[in-house]
Amino acid sequence: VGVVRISGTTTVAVATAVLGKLPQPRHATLAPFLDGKGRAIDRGIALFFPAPHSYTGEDVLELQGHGGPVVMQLILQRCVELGARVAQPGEFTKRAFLNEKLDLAQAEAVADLIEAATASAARSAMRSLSGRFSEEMRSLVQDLVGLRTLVEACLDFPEEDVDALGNEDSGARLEGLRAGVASLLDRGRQGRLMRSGLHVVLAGRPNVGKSSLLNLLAGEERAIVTSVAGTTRDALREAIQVQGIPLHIVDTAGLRETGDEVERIGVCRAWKEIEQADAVVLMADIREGITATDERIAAQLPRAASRLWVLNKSDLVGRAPLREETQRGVTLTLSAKTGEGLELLQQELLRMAGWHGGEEDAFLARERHLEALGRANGHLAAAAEHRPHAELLAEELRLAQEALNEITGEFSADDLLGEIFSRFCIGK
Ligand SMILES: Nc1nc2c(ncn2[C@@H]2O[C@H](COP(=O)(O)OP(=O)(O)OP(=O)(O)O)[C@@H](O)[C@H]2O)c(=O)[nH]1
Ligand SMILES: [Mg+2]
Repeated sequence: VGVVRISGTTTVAVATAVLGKLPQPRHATLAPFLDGKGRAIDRGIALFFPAPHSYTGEDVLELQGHGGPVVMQLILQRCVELGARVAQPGEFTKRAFLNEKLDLAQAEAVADLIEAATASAARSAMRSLSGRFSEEMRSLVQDLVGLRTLVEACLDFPEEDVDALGNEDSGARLEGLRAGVASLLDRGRQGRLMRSGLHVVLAGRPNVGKSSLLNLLAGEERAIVTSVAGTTRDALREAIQVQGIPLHIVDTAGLRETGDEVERIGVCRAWKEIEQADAVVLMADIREGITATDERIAAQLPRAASRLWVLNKSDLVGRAPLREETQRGVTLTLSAKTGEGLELLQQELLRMAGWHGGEEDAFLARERHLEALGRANGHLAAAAEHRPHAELLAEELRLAQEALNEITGEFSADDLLGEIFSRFCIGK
């Protein structure tokens, strides 16, 4: 079944022409869909949702026909003849936002739900879509407005006895707000992980077992493994999930100086991958330990990437899997061949990603949300610093609110004025 959906003021005219008459609102109506000459293009279910009780808040008609591309095209064409036009990407949801059916964060959650790559990301998007996150935002903003009301009243009416600044209460309220924003920021970062995951590059000298480790993580034989040093040439990518967190694992060519041209290109590519990594797993053969060459490789890793040392082939020396924190950083002992230590590695990768297992609280934040929350956080910190200076305090609070309001897309200075005057009867 394919659906043609029409929204807007032309909907009634289109419905009447295509169906012969306007279907009963919110009822499934079986009807022929007619072309310009009154011939049936298809016969299917029509659904009519009069404004404002529809997804977009406008008149909406859905024509469910047989989903063949030609049939769908003919129905679409007929609608266009009757004055409709083809929608722009996201236009239905955009209209829903403009008509206040959804706020901005919810509108974004629609896209996130559609694009979700894992079940937990989908659940998280659904929580945002249902407005749980927006409600939290709104309640934070409400607290912020409450505090601003106090502070601004102090500024505007100094003769009134509103002791906001010396007031213990305002300090506690500010701290409460900061805690709220910090929590949202943390949970948003968790959500970002659920959405985009972590890019992990496996690096090290040839033959240490990088490809074997990729295969172990992937749970299948993806990369070629041989005892020949320099087996892997091209970077090989594998997307896996650990506890619902997507991990993008890249196996690379063993890093060494080489006369072989193809291998040299591979090493070059390996470095390119390393430069873009969120995390680098630096592997070594436990029989050799970490050598001066490995240290030199480590020194060339980008600073922003977190790193993990892995001593592989523990089976060959009869060692049990182990996690150690050394001066070099965290070092795992494991065997890519037997799989011993796999769980340690998975846990460590999640830890490096910053995941602390809060799937239920996480919200699928976008960069925009995190950026705005980060800004709000900064302004609230500055507000705490400036607390004795009412003007500065007021300004930082205003900026914090502006940042938060960007998230749900409902910034308006009038909101604040309304709040102030509805709460204080200062006109006396
Ligand atoms: N016993 C044992 N052998 C291993 C282990 N991991 C890898 N090997 C062996 O080591 C050899 C090299 O493994 P690869 O996974 O191809 O190593 P690589 O780091 O990808 O090598 P290049 O692609 O050449 O850089 C193969 O013969 C593997 O079977 C391990 O944990 N234990
Ligand atoms: Mg390899």
